Amino acid sequence: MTAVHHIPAQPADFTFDPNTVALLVIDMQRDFLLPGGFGESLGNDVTLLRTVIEPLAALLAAARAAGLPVIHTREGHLPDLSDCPPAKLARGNPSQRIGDPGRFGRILIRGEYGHDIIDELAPRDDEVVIDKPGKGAFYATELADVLARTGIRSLLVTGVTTEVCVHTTVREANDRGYECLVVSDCVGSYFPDFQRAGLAMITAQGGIFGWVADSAAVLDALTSAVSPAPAQ
Ligand code: C5J
Repeated sequence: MTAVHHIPAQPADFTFDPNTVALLVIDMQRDFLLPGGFGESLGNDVTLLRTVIEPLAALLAAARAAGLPVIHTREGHLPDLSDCPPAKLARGNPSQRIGDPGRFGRILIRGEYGHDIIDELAPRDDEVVIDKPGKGAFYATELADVLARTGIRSLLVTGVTTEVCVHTTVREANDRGYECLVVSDCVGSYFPDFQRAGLAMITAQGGIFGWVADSAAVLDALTSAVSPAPAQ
């Protein structure tokens, strides 16, 4: 793969070098996505998040085929909750707090079944998985080191939820100088209004946090990035 490629996007084309772009898959965890899990127990409609699975599985396959680094994240805490700020722990319904028993194990605790990534998007052994205690993927993690070590400058950002962990991570990435394309049908929210507003906030004011495009546009670009150039 060579040179610079373009993805038609809002508010303008997104330009990337296949050698310095990675796919970031944020928090596609059972606790958030499985029927009967933590997300649903909070009264959320998980079908809204589950629409992301199919296009994201296709994008993941294309990224792997194109040789892009894939980085997954998981939000969660140590079993003794020593990495969970008391303010975070205290939030929400007292019977459904982080660390409480849930349908798929202790809620958002590392090593529990519910904390892990859904089967459809399971990381390969050679892919980085970042465990993060916060909403942003840079806070208290090794992500910045991983990106620096691998020379990544641009991120194709996917996952859940759009307005929480996706947004926080995109904002953190911006402040660190990374260019982020948020893939609109590969990010999801329990709240349709937040999904719309979350995406609009990325591209407002000339792309204040980055770019937005759908997965079809990204797939086209990845396919052409790996296809041999036609003979002249
Ligand atoms: C939330 C996340 N919504 N991954 N986490 O609490 O967005």
